[in-house]
Amino acid sequence: MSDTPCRTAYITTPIYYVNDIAHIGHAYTTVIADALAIYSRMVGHDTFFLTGTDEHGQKIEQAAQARGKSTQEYADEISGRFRALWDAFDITYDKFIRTTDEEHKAGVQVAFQKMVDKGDIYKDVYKGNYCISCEAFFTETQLVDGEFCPECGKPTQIVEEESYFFRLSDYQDKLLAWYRDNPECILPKSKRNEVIRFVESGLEDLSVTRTSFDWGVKLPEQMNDPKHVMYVWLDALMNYLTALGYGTDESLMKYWPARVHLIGKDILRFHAIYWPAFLMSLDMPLPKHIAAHGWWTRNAEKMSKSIGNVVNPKEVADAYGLENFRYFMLREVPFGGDGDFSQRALIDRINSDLGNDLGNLLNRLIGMSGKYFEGRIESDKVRTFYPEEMQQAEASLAKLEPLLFEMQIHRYLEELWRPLAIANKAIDQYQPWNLMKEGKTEEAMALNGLIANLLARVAIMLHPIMPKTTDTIAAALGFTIDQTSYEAIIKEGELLNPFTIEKTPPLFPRIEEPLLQEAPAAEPQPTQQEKTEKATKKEETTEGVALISIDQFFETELKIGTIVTAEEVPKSKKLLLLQVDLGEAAPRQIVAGIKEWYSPDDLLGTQACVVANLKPAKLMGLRSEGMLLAARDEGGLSLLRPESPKIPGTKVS
Ligand code: ME8
Repeated sequence: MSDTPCRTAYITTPIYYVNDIAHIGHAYTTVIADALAIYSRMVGHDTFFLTGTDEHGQKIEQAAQARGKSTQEYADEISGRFRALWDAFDITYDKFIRTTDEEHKAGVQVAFQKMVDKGDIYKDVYKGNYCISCEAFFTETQLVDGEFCPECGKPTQIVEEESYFFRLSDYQDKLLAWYRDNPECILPKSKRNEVIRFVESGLEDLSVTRTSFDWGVKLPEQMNDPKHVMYVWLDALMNYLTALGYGTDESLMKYWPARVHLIGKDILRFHAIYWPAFLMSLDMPLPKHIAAHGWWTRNAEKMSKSIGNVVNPKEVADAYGLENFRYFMLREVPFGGDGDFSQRALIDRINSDLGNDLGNLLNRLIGMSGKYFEGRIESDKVRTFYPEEMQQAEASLAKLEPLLFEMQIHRYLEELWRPLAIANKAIDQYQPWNLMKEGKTEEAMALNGLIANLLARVAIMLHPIMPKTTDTIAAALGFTIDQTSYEAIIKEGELLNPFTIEKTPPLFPRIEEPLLQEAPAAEPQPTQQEKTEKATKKEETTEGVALISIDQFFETELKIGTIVTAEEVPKSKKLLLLQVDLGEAAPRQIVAGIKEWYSPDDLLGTQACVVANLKPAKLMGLRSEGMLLAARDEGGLSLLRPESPKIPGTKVS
């Protein structure tokens, strides 16, 4: 290994925001981390694998408000959903941390106080372009036309807010020295260069508290400054330490420093600059690797809920098999690069790599050994008759180990497929049926032994990526995958003991056509999201679909409305401004993102189904007091309307 061997392995994913539901990107990071954790345990490292949720900040507060929930209640629901997804994905995390955990908050306060005591945190005034409507600061370059808020379009003002600052600028040289002295601290290495360039261009001190909202970790009590809460990124990054008990019960601190923080490239700057600077301030050792993967896209487009092209990992796993999906994600995209999700590419990987190369090999072995030797397989003559094949395969296997923690996971899998190619080729070349005809029984038995031993090696090394599938293969081959078999077979090059092969049903049935209808969209529209959020209070689920009670359904008030005026929203490509009569004292103002499909004239005087009890929201600075129901597919978007006119305000049930 390129690293000095270490006996502990602390592996982390980002903690995910609870303002959203999990999609393929989240699953990707988590599955890579899981594979590394399983591998580390298999090779005997004392492993601790952490994941969790990031629950503070204004974003979460607003998301909860928009749903009429308390922030804690809302965070509980979404965090619970992440956890349930990882459980359904058999993710082997050792701890699931939530930033609303009391121990976490206490640990962050201890860290903050240490930074204050060290003189790294000071109080000053934060000055910037502030949008009152969005309660957020923006930099000059973010503003539209140098003045307007990029979020809502309203004019911003120069505002000053009291804030505590972290002396990030003091750490510029120390950070550069760390990057220089540790060429593998940021992976892939190309990303390290980006970070170096950024840091070389100069670092400003970082505002690490906010006074404009409440939902965050309070400052340590002895600071006696209750109007401040901590900046969400300081709070969030600290999870990697507080999960081990930093500042509270430090019994797990033996796992620090992290072997690898797995992240997406979107949050590299926070992890590669702020995080090591915070750690230096706390006099803590720095992580070995920060590994940033690329972006999953859909038809080369960024995935987003508003486009409705988000890939729902649970749906894909249910349709194609969880482990097939794991293999696909890790094999398809070079780590660090972007990858496009398509069902076609997934089907090709399943049929070709898994079905043809791996599954068929096992079937052939079961067939040959059954036909000639009643399923008996012996290995003692393998190296006598097939020394070259064994040697080549073992040379390939020897290359594997460094690849994994260098995050060259697709290359790891590529290399791992070589022994399979060698095995498949050996069958074609030596033709066991001819060997038997020629009476070369020993050679035929040894050939089966060769195949079995190559399969066993591949199964062990594939175990972190496809744990259950490889357990099945190992069971057919009469052994169990664990540290003992890993050491005996991979490290010591031992051959399998004689055994009788077990018949196994085909592991990778061929898939001809896409199994999911269109983009398996993860709740593209807020209405549906609302629905599912309600359903987390559910008692039952079937096939990953959350069931809700009739009472929960009726929490949504649906009414028929007549559109009495309709106009375009200036400067907006998507929005129309509508006044909708719901039989109330005055029409409701509704801002609807339907301009691509409807002109104001199409809508005037028509009726639609309206969600009437949504919390008002602001879009482009305009108040919106409801939402129109619509259905969207490839052909476009259609409003849901009554078949015949109804009195405005008629309830829909
Ligand atoms: O950033 N492709 O949380 P988050 C690949 N709470 N990966 C993706 C992706 C995509 N399209 N979209 C998201 C946060 N990810 C913070 C982290 S850590 C101290 C705090 C993955 O819910 C990727 O790993 O926005 C990314 O870094 C992470 O999800 C962001 O999740």
